[in-house]
Amino acid sequence: MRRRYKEEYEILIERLSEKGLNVDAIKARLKALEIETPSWAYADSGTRFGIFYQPGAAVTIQEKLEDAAQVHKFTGIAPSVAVHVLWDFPDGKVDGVKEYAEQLGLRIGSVNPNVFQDQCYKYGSVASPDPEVRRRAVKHIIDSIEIAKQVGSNILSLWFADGTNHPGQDDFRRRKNRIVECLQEVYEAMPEDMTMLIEYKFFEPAFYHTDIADWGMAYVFAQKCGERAKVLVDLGHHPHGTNIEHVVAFLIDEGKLGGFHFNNRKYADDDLTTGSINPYELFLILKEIVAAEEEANFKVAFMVDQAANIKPKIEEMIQTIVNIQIAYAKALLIPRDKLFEAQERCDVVMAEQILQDAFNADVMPLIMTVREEMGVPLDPLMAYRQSGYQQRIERERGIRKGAGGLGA
Ligand code: PSV
Ligand code: MN
Repeated sequence: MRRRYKEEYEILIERLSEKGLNVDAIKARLKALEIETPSWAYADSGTRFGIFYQPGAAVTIQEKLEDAAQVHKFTGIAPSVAVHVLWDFPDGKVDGVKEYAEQLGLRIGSVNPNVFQDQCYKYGSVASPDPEVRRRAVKHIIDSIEIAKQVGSNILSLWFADGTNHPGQDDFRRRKNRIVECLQEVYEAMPEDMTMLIEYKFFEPAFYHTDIADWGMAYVFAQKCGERAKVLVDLGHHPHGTNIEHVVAFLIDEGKLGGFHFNNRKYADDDLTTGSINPYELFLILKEIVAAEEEANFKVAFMVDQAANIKPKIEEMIQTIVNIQIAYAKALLIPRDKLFEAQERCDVVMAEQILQDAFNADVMPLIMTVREEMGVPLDPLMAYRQSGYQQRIERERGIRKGAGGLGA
């Protein structure tokens, strides 16, 4: 395999040079790619119908970090871990977490407060009609800012389950204004180097309306807070047919795209493996990001938000990271000057063909070369399988109910 991919890599270099692409620059960007994995992906999860417990699933934040470290070890591009405050620090203690992550070669990434699980949030958190509930939600988020400081993170990632289930249940505009007030208070409490990410979702768990239903609403809330408040796009949070790459481009151009939650969906917010259902969409989204990275020195937080209920969790996360890496590599192969020329000429066929050529290119020789230079296995999934880690955690940890966040 080694010899063959090297030969194929030489051929690819030639082809890319013909298109005016700089292979060294592409390789450097592949090496600089960083994707954050979520702590909750390593714990048991399920649906509202039930949870299937997996042997070896992580329970504590330490175990989740150990599992995340495996994903990083075998891929080389997953150095940070998102934490969910109540799931990872149930007693509020974060002592030693930052240091343990560092010991494992990781760092803590975004900090996600949780204002959706407690009974008091039945009618909402920051949009609740009850001022006492809103106060409690704001306090939890401000406490999470302190946690973020302690674990060395500067990203506060907010998602609200707020919404209503029945027409007339509450007043849309009053709810909106309550949210503005709460978010502004939180924003003021953030240190100067912290970014607030505001995530939207058009349904679930509320089924009549969601208070931050789409990117436009998230944008307005971010705008009302300040420059360091930005929008987070979760790929599972749009109605079918939404042109997500257009949303992404629009937000980038406004300087308001702050982060991504990668996953894939077939029907709703399915949390399927990124790139497993619609890889072309993933490629088109990454095309917008790659272009902005080049043109505007733009940086967005790449995060995964998935939960594998059936597949072994670490293997599925490795698949996810690899799928994003592949789509990103393909996006890097777009000769953008040629694309612009075709667009200016209104040569629609050639413009689309340029994208399809990049999407159809075999980028594995390029990725394998990068992996070899980074000192990670050529085939991360198989290397992980052969490492014996999975067998060890299955044996040592066994099946433990309560291993996790959602529904556990
Ligand atoms: C909500 O569906 C969401 O996408 C938010 O990001 C939460 O933090 C996460 O899922 C929980 O799994
Ligand atoms: Mn999400």
